[in-house]
Amino acid sequence: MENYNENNIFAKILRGELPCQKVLETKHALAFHDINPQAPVHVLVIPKGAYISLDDFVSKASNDQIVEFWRTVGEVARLLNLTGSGFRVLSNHSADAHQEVFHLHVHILGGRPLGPMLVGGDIPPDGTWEPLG
Ligand code: DGP
Repeated sequence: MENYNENNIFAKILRGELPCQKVLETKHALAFHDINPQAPVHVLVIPKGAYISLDDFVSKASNDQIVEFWRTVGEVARLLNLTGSGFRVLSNHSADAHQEVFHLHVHILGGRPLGPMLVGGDIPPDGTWEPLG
């Protein structure tokens, strides 16, 4: 994994160099609406620290940062009235997951039935891959 790039888009949002539609800000985390929503509610939650991915975050962040980050994810879901109807949380890590911005972010999606688990568009239908594990 590459080093953290201070010029990624979310680092610029955190420094106030780019705008965002803020939903919630806590000591260690920021939540804002995704610029390209995939559902009626599509919010991103990011840590304020410089972490590339979920793996980087859980390896290096303090317990305080980790606990507050996940509490913020839950708070955002409550704030946006998603806890009754349901919502999906996902985080893309690196190439196979098509991570585009290399500052950890968790997507919160909801506001409509989301269908079964997202698996990507081009999985071969003929069983040429085997589930692991
Ligand atoms: P991912 O593939 O998980 O790395 O998704 C990156 C997400 O970031 C994608 O859903 C679009 C969103 N995004 C990219 N640039 C911006 C931006 O400048 N502002 C906001 N609010 N979201 C952005």
